[in-house]
Amino acid sequence: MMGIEVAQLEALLFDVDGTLADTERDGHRVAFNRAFADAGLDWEWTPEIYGDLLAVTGGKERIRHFLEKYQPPFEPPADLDAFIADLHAAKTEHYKRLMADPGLPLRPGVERLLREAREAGLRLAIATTTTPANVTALLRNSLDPQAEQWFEVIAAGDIVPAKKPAPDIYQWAMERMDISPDHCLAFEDSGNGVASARDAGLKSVLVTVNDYTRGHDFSDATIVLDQLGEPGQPAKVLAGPPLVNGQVDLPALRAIHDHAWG
Ligand code: XBP
Ligand code: MG
Repeated sequence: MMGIEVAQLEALLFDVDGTLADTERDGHRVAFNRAFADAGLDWEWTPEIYGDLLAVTGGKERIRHFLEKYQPPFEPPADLDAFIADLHAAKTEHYKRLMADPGLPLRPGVERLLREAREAGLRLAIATTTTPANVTALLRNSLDPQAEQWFEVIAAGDIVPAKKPAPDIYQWAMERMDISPDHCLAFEDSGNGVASARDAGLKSVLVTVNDYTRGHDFSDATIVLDQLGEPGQPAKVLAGPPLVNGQVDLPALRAIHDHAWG
């Protein structure tokens, strides 16, 4: 029987929160709490409550979910959508300030791999649920002042009608790149993210877990790691093919992509 022709790996599509950096507990969660305090709301999203709320992607959607699930004593205003939108805009301003001061480091191996991939001519894109301004703030402060230019497409937030786990954001990014999912590999950290990439047709999905997502279902991922690895700080493979030299570099990515087709 003819073997399946393995499609050439041409593009890397990156999730942001939890993947490029551990932004949720000390970034987004803190920004939400500061916006709530500014608005005179005594809502406190502890790390535990926030971990539960992360099941819902999108900050505005998450606030609405919090009201429905936790039902804090709160008299909803006539225009709840506008109230949530204003609260979320305030949160985004807090998040941008946090990305500048004290800032958040990229996860191990992220900058190394991005630089390697750029030098090798791989196409780079972002596919995230977060607000575009948050992506800009993280890239400029934690990677390079010009880092937005590294990415051919930055697909983020409300640009699509349905957020992860819906496939929309990955589909939107690949349409603009005019590229087939067969030539792409996605980097994710969560079950919602893997479902989104999978349903957008990507066969190659690499997961780096974090404290919030370690227990998620990653059965549709090609490989699950604790991190991308740095020299002297090898990555641990939690599921999937072995890493030859302990870190995700370009040869490893090509092997992972081929493995997804195996
Ligand atoms: C993570 C999300 C976002 C962030 C908060 O996105 O679901 O909602 O938690 O950012 P991803 P916003 O993992 O896809 O990067 O408040 O701007 O939504
Ligand atoms: Mg994520």
